[in-house]
Parts: sequence; structure tokens; C-alpha cells
Amino acid sequence: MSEHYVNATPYPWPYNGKLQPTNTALIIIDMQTDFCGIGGYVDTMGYDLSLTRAPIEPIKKVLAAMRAQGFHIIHTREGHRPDLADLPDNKKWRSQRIGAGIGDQGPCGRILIRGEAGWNIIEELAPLAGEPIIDKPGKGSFYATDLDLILHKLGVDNLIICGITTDVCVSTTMREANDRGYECLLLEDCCGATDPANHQAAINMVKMQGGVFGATVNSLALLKTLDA
Ligand code: C5J
Repeated sequence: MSEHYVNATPYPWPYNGKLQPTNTALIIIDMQTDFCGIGGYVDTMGYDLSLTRAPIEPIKKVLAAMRAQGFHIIHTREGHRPDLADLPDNKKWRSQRIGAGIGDQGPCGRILIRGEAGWNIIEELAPLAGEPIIDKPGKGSFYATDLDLILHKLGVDNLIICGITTDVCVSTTMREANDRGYECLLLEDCCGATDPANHQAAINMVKMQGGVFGATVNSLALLKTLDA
């Protein structure tokens, strides 16, 4: 079988040239109203929503291209049980301290609670029937979820990672995935953070030490590879 690489930094990705729809998943992290919509958690904390909304259009294009070619598509949502049984006390306390208490009533329903309006994935990137959705109580997509089991069952080795926020849930998930042996590619323009400097720093950290967590690339280069 011929080898395919994306022209990524700091190395052509994936390392072994085995880029195929069967062994590669696009994982779209936490594109929920709570993180990029008016009245959601991030908005209530007072951050500039244009920063976390910036990746919506680039993700849409990648999602359409990868769906069309039959790649695996996986979505994640951060959120807690309505009775808050899975919400650590310190996470709750910190969120209350910044004026956006998890579980408190907000303009989009109870903040970061499963089943509430703010917790939904935004319409522009809505999952299709059959695309797994991983519900996670924490920042990483592997902790306290069945993501690893699902990826093993699908035969996925490569993860193309995007979503929000770059420095929190995206970065944590990429680190967790890398430690589990997945070959990871971060789509730079398909991520966003509440702080542009942190966004850039999170990208830079992937690329140090020869690609300590994998590689990064702009989505246009990925689309070019998929078109070829
Ligand atoms: C945050 C996330 N930032 N999805 N969550 O609290 O990155």
C-alpha cells in the first residue's frame, strides 16, 4: 500500500505514512454552546467569544471532507450529571469563584450540565447519526470515558485533533492520546482558546523535542493531502 503524509511540523505526519480512512479518526472536542455560544459558560466568564468561534468554519470544511472520504468522526462534550455526582468540589468552587458556577442556572440552562441547551454541540457541527459522541466529566477525553475502547474496536491508530479550547481540553486529550500510543495531528486553525498566547503556546508545546506530543498543521495542508 502506498504511503500518504501530511506536510506537518515538525515531521511529515503520520510517522509511518499509514494515513487511511480505516485507521484514522477526526476528533472534534467540545464544540458546545457552553464554550463558544452566547450565554454559555465561556461567555458568562466574560471571555471574547470570537476566539473560541474562530475554528468553526475551518472545522466545517475538514469535517465535510473527512466525512466524504469515510474517515471515522468522533465528537466530545464536557459536562456533568444533573445531580453533580461527577463534579469535583474544587472544580465547582473554582467555577463559582469566577462567576460561572457549574450547575448554576445561566442563559442557556444549567451551566455545563448534560441535557441542558448550553451543553449541546453547536448546530454548525452537529454529529450525524452513528458518529460516536464521548461524554466526559473532565478535560481529557480519555479520563472516565469509553473513548479508548471505541478507538480500539474501530482499529484507529491516528487521531486528527481539533476543537476548543486548545490549551485545556484539546491539549489534555492530545497528551492522553499520545501516552496511549496514538499518532496525533493537531489542526492549528481548527482550535481556539480564551487566550491567544495560550493557544499559540499549546501548539508550540506539541512540536518541541521532535514532536513530543505529535505534529501540527494548518487545515488547508490536510485538505490538500486528502484531495491528492
Ligand atoms: C475548558 C474545554 N476550557 N473544553 N474546557 O474548561 O477546554
